[in-house]
Amino acid sequence: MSGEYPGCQETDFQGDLDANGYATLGDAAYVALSRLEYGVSGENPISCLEGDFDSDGSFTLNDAAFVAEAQFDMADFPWAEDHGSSSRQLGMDRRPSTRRLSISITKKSHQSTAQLQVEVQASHAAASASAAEMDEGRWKALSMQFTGGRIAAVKMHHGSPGQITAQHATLRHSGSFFQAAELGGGGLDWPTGLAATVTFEPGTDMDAVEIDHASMNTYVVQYDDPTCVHGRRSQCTTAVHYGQSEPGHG
Ligand SMILES: [Ca+2]
Ligand SMILES: [Ca+2]
Repeated sequence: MSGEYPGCQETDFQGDLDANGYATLGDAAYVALSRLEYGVSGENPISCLEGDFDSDGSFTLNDAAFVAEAQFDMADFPWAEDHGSSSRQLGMDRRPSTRRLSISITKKSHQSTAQLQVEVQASHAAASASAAEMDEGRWKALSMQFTGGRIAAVKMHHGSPGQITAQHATLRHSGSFFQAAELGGGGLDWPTGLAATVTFEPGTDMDAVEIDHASMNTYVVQYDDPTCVHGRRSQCTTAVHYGQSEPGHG
């Protein structure tokens, strides 16, 4: 089977991605930290499918969330179909979303505050979108790289405390990024609006801190179909949008 799934070992097929002998939520944490490391070094530490377990075409933090969901039969690894156990949604009744999510930042006006707020907005491809449709956008994983500064702390504004895992790292030359998603296996997603408050180290020149839109660490992951209800019998596919931003914000 490993020929069909490049880079994967027998332990990977058991869901034991860190090869410690057990498939647990620790494997999702391993994938999340691997994505953080990848974002810093540009070198992908995961060989199995290059970390793209949710099959959306790239390695994001949602792949860690997906690995957690697989622990609770809320997601199936790509190879699960080989065992005839897949209940993955076939997509025949899928209603593709016409709205995309974008992210923007707002800096606190007071200059001594090295803080900014991260907001997620829904933008609609169809001009006829109603306000209700604009509001229905929800995000599942979020990552943002900044052009400068060192992140000191990230506070998430959804879920109970700690329910969303937020991790941050500083790049070797300049800039830093954070990534956030629910990694407990619930497959949860979150509404648009204020998502996070990011605090930078004291003395940071906030004028030099902007979103790095071109970075591999700037993206939003959402469920493809806003009407899909994620569960054991109906596993909703996700899509990743890179470098999304609203012109004129920030
Ligand atoms: Ca393991
Ligand atoms: Ca992926």
